[in-house]
Amino acid sequence: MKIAIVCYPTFGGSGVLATELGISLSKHGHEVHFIAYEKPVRLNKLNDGLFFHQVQVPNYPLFNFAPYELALSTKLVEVVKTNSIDLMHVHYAIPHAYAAYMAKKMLKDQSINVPIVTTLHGTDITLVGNHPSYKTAVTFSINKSDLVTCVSKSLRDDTLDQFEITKNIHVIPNFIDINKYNIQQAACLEEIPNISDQLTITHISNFRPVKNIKHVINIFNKVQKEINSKLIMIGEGPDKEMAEQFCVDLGISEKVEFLGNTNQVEKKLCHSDLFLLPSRTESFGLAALEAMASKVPVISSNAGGLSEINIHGETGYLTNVDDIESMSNYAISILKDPKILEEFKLRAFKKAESFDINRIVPLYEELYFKALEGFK
Ligand code: GMT
Repeated sequence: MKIAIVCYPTFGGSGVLATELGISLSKHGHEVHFIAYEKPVRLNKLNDGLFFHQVQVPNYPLFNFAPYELALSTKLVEVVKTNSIDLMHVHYAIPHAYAAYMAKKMLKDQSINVPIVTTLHGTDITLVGNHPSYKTAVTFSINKSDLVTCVSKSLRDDTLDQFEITKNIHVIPNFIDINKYNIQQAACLEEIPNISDQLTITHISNFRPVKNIKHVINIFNKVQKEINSKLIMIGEGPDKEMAEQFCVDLGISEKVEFLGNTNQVEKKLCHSDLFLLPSRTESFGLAALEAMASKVPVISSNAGGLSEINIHGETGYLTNVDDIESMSNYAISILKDPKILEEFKLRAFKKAESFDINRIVPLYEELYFKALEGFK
């Protein structure tokens, strides 16, 4: 099958997921064409089955905001026609589902029929999509997609609650390549052993307000008073500077490392003992799943879809959003006893295995065939 994948090229979960999906599909023999304004960060190598097409958005003094959707739908039409694409799979509704619908209409005018599969990722529904400036167009483009998927049951419920959806929504959870994490674990074990008894707590995100970055630091501050530990902060975003200053104010900056963005989270996670994700909303929490695949238990809020991956008392703990006290106590309870920590690590990994790429990608393939069936 020839598939066009539209996504954000950044370090955010939706772009990462879309890229890993495309790479995996190409390994299954499909031809995959990524379309984005930049090469997706996890798309390292292009080959015979994997292509990238950049959307160029020409500017003009009249434009306050250059019309990205217009350029994207034009690029979609061009890529579909030039490469005889069978299906468009767009990740993140805004504005991708809208642009795909316009492309589909333009193609239909030329007697070319191509179905759209839209995957909703979270903030396109819970934070941005329901803004009055977007809601009508988001509802329209979801309903006009041929098939719609959500990354968690919680996101499906939120979508049905907040929008007037006439389509059946399929839940296909996000995934990780467990094999990649196993290889990394083995490599980590071969490294010179760390003789320090300092434990490592990690957080990975885009440092947006929704991630509650200050909570991460407050939790760590409480934990480090009882447990010899350090905090690794991975990612870039608007709250990073505030977070760095907050660590200075609390006098803990020598115990906190800000590493910026990385393409190899598994290399960082394999030395971690605990992962913190106290987000205000989180449709899935791909970073938490990546941690679990690295045998790292998770302390998270119970927002959105987090309870679908992090199991309370088994793979970590969940508390109400903003309950820093309980999150800190749970973190200490896991870290203070090496035997308990080891048990949580093993259960976290076991749970992560159920989200392995080999189980999830075939669900997308099945859906693609269904979309094409409906088009015959
Ligand atoms: O978390 C973000 O702000 C990034 C956002 C994105 O679109 O990349 O992440 C969303 O999609 C991820 C992949 O499906 C999910 O794992 C995240 O939970 C979701 N973020 C939120 O719901 C806040």
